[in-house]
Amino acid sequence: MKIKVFTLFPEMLRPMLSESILGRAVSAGLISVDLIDIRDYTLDRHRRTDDYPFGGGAGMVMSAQPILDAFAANLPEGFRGRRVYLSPRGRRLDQRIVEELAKEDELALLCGHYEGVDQRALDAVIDEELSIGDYVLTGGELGALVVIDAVARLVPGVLGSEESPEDESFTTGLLEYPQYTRPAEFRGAKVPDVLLGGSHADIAAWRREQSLALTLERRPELLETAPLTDADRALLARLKRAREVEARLDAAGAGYERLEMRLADRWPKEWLNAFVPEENRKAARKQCVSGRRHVGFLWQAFTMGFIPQYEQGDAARNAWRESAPEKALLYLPEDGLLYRIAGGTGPDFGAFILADEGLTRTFVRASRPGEGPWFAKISK
Ligand code: 4G1
Repeated sequence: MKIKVFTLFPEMLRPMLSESILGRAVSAGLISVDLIDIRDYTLDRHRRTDDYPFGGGAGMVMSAQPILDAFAANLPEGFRGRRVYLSPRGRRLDQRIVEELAKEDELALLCGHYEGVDQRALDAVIDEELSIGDYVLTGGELGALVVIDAVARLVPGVLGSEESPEDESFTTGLLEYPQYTRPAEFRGAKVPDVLLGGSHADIAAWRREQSLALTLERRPELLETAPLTDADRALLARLKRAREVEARLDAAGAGYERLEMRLADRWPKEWLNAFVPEENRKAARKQCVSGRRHVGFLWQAFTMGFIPQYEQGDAARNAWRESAPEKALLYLPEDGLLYRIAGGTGPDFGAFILADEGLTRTFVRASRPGEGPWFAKISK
């Protein structure tokens, strides 16, 4: 990839091009960046490159002559690459555009200064204007550096095999999961357990979940175009449900804490013993607990009739309210969500099972309001 930058301030770019990954790419000849000083081409006897704007107004405008002569002297007749003016009027740069640019063999980048460039120069030599964002800059040099950096890392060989550009934020279409490095505990802050001891599959699943959750939170519009699997969609549905549930808990003034699904995965054995009568346990385990995935166990066990003897309807609701355990678990098996709720009396949810942490006091299943009965088992 050959890049030519036309600028009044070539020294602004040089340090960036001699350090780190860009520096290595340039030294290795994977990319070449020519910095062309527009001032070298001025025909003005005071070496001026700008002048007052016709029609008046503040500031100066870069003259056409030095720019056009600089392009003529440095771009061969048959130049086939893209000629870009960095400008706040341009298309906003994104990874899709970067990928497009990376396919070119050559790029010419023009940096403006002051109030910009005489339109006739742009009309004569520029294929496209690109902007790096909506803010005011003193010049286009940072824009050119952004383009060079983003394009260079897509040039084969620029990133080591360690850091392939493949599985990153904008390629997955999602925001990146959190990263950690040693030590495992730093000033009391711990690295998530799964990264220390988890299997490769568990770690990949955790990272995917983190990416999806973060994207839903901060850049939900990215989810419309990101390639998603069915499992991703299921997880997102769960996270959206979590937000609904949490909004209702907030509205009810209930204190709560969302618990790791890993915890939910661990409960079934205990719940099995707590709720399923001895004679049903074997069958319930067989039919409701598959592998290490137990989410939904209680709900399944309940609907399949392994957990008999419930009080129903208002009686159950009242029994639960009266028993109001100090700390309750709110378990939404169909959504794979588990909360610890302080105070015990939550608002009405969709289907849920509630148990206190001792697992023996309360077991409530509520339907969506108006959709069937409540069930509860109160054993003190
Ligand atoms: C009007 C921003 C002017 C700026 C409105 C992003 C900004 C080059 C970029 C400006 C520049 C807004 C960019 C402004 C840029 C010529 C010299 C234009 C500097 C110049 C929002 C000054 N991406 N800005 N004008 O910044 O070059 O690439």
